[in-house]
Amino acid sequence: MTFQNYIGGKWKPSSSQETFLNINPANTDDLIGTFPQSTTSDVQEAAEAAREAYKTWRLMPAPKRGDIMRKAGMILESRKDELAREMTREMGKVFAETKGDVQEGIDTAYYAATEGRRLFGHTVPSELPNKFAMSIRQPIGVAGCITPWNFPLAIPTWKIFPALLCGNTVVFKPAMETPKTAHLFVEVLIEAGVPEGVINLVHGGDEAGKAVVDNPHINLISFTGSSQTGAIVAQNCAKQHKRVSLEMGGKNAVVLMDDADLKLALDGVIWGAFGTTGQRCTATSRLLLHEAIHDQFLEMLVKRAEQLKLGDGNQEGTDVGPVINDAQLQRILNYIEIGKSEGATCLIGGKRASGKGLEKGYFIEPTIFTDVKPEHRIAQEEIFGPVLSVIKFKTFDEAVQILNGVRYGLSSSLYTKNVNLAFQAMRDFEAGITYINAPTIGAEAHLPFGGVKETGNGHREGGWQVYEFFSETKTIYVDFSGTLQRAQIDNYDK
Ligand code: UN1
Repeated sequence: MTFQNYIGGKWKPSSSQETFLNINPANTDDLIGTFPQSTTSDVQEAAEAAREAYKTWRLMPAPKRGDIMRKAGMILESRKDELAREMTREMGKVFAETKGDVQEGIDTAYYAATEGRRLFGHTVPSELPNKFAMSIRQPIGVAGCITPWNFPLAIPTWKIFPALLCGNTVVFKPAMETPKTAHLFVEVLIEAGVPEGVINLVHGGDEAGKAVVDNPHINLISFTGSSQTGAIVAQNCAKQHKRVSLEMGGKNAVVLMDDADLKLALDGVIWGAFGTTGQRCTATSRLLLHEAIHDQFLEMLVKRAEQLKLGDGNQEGTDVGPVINDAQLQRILNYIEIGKSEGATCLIGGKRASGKGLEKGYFIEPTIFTDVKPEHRIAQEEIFGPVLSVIKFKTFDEAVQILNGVRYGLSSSLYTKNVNLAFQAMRDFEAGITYINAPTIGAEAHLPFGGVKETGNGHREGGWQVYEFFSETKTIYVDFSGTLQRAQIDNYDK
């Protein structure tokens, strides 16, 4: 199957005629399709189409735009299983999880639909008589949305639904690993009634991504990806005074106190560390264990992790799918070697998985390291794979210090029955998200999502906050006094 870009309402190949392959990471013999390797000039064409379409899209009443989002949500709902199958085939995580990914898109659509009837501004009293003062929200222009492969539907919806609802038009550059999901999503948007030029899809890699960031027709950038790429995106946006939202890495920890419900925590840690094969920015990649329950919990954890069944995510009974590609596989194996060489103990896993049905995929055994020191690289750097680093601590204060002692600050978690400690964690964990008695993954679409420190740049996705990113505030004064009223002067110095 040969897929195309979608620009100005037309499906077309890249002007370069070049393509790239999309391959199933669970079975590299399974070729999903070829996709256009887009160039700067393809992006330019998309940006111009979006700029043109903006002229009318911005004027459609927001509740009406919301109706289109609702329709998109309904289509996603009716195609949930079919989309999830394709997504699993393309990026590997298990079917139940890709269904969750689609559900997150559905939730985001319905939230956007209702937001069309809110998009609140403020009305406040003026300091002068017979004067009306308010702020309203306006669209900004063309939004460039650059998205990753690990949530190939949810993350594009997090950006594109609010962008469109606010009245912006979109140039969408999805990850090269998940172009099929992007294609299907754009088909859904078209069917829902998004007009020509309002959504433009440009496939490709670095050249296309860079062209989106640099294009003068594109007014704002919403990027999810690595902190390294995010820094380049931010620098290039700064040069153009372009608004940019960055959602980047994480090194999330669960803190397990000695009074915690260990069975509950076991379920949570397994899910947080090995769900999505550890390939979430919210993944539990560090486990901080109180010394009093350290050995007992590790024993429980290893026993459970050993039972996880690796395989094709579309096959019944699979718990953990492959990692996304060979480069990522090598990167994770390299981190495992680093962990060993720094003196941590690899309790289980630690290698590429072999066995029936795994020969043709990128499978890594769920891996648990103990004797990890907070300063070890496997406790500091984002691995983005099924690798959990376990660190022992003595006191809650020490755990807070270890949790906070990394560059990132996305998600965090505390298991305890002590309400005082729970509130301390909510206050003191340096992270955009804190869970109490739940793992580090599982954010809901109607709350803000994002992180502090090197995870983000102060913006949030999801919830009400993302609507602020995708809209401009305009302040309006209406003076109906019939005289010149000088603010700060006439009301004080008369
Ligand atoms: C991501 O890891 O990139 O909270 C997004 C979660 C999901 C979203 C994760 N709802 O784990």
